[in-house]
Amino acid sequence: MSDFTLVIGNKNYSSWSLRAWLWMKHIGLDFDEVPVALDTEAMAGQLEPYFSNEKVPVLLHNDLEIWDSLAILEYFADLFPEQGLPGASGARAVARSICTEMHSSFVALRNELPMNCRREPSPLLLSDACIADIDRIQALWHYAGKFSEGDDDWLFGNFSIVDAMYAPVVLRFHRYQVVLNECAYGYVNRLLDHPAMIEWVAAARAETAIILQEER
Ligand SMILES: N[C@@H](CCC(=O)N[C@@H](CS)C(=O)NCC(=O)O)C(=O)O
Repeated sequence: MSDFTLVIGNKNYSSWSLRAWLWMKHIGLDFDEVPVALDTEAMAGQLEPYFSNEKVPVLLHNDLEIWDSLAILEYFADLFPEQGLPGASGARAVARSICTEMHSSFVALRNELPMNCRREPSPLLLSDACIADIDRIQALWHYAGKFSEGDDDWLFGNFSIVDAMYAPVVLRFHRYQVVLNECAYGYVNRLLDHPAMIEWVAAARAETAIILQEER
């Protein structure tokens, strides 16, 4: 049994769970997973032992419980400071801005294009608000490149918690065939090819539970 346990929702749909899980896989952490069946009668009972107000993900580390995807990612950036956020303080601050904007914004995108790893790729008609979200995300990704450290494959050069925060957006862009600029398109393909993303999507596609309101 590992010191770390991550409580997560259905891999097909749970975008917030993916963020924490992807990062833990990326850093090679050994952890146990506790799956929770979202949108079922069992869910409340499964989440009852935790203080997270019936939400996933939840991280358990020894006696500590940490909930909310961004708090979990920040915890790992504290525990393992050599990875997680860029090294330069300015770049770290901008990385945090881009993470928190993901956490607090893009409501139209999240509502109109729910994460659904099993969805066969095809486009949907998008609202103006959703198109504005997509434009803003591409602008953020471009802006991050100004602070790049290390290799240039990821938003801030080296793979960071910012990439984990945007991983569900990448899946949405792919599954709904969103038209992107060339840089964003390249980034989407690189993140889809990340071994942990491949593992998550394969597990998601093996699930059978369907949450109708997440299907478009
Ligand atoms: N702000 C939270 C959001 C967590 C969240 O809403 N998780 C969804 C699954 S992706 C959930 O637990 N839904 C269950 C519910 O709301 O009943 C985070 O960043 O972790």
